[in-house]
Amino acid sequence: EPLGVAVLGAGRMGADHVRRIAEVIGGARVAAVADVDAARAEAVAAGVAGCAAYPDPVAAMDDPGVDAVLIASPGPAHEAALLAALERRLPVLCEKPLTPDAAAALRIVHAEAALGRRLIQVGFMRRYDADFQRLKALLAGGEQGRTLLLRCTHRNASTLPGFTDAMLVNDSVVHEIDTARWLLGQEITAVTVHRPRPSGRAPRGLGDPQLLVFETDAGVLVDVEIFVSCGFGYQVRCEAVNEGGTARVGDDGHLFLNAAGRWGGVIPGEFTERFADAYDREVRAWVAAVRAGRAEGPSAWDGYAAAAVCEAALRAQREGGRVTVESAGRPALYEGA
Ligand code: ISE
Repeated sequence: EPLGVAVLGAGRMGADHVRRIAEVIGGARVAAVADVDAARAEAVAAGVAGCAAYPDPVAAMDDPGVDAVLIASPGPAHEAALLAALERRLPVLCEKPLTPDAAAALRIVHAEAALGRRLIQVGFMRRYDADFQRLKALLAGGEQGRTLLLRCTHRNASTLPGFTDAMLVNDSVVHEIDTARWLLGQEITAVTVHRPRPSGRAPRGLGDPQLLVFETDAGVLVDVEIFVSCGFGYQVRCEAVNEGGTARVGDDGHLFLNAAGRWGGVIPGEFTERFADAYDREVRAWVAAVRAGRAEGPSAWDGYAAAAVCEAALRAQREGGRVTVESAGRPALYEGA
């Protein structure tokens, strides 16, 4: 029996995951799709045999064909959906951010810890990207000695209207926060945010680009250029500067061209394209783990830890200066994870 998945949110990411489950990966089927925009839910469900459409996420979870939930609605809708899924003991793959604020993320952690078993995986898909996995293996192998700096670039061609300074952190830089914690195996303890003059292409009210500097508990510095209206494509780079060398991912386009007196590569337009393989691997691994009754991948604790760093970054954006990260204690359920 394939795993029956309810996909909550039929926007860009939700629709992409529906296509992925229906057409790319095996072992699962989309049993239900929910979106507050009922017409959008119906349009997406119409493309999938046997898939029901709901305007209400909880009704979708209660569809009799549903065994697990994939949350791809906007961040502010995550907490209610996660709590409803936990109440029903349904395994969840929740797109990042777990929740946009640390207090809500901690409520989720405590609700899951009270059940005594992990049901939630957070959609930090970079952990499933082949190049990032190679970088992680290299750093773990230690052949270049200790890491001193992590230099990150995160650029989007453009962003949805209404994108705010807070979303810049919660929705975009949250990836680097998780990437740094995962690659280094360290916690981020402080944040400083620097703002150059904003680009004329930045949406009104958004300070874009920004440069964030994170400090870790082992004394590594992580700098992140976030630029969500760069205009030319989607670029994610990460360079580890180590004692015995450097290692970088995200530079090489997949296609190298010589044409019209120039040489160069191709820059993907969107994250759905750049990380298509990572998303495929992530969802495939989630389905396999759920079917085997296992929990793996980034946990609700990782979602909370990232949210706590985001909260400090938002304060640094507002108030300036260096802000230390405040973190709650890690419940036993997540020890060693
Ligand atoms: C979006 O939500 C993502 O997760 C993308 O990976 C990121 O590049 C983008 O800035 C976010 O808005």
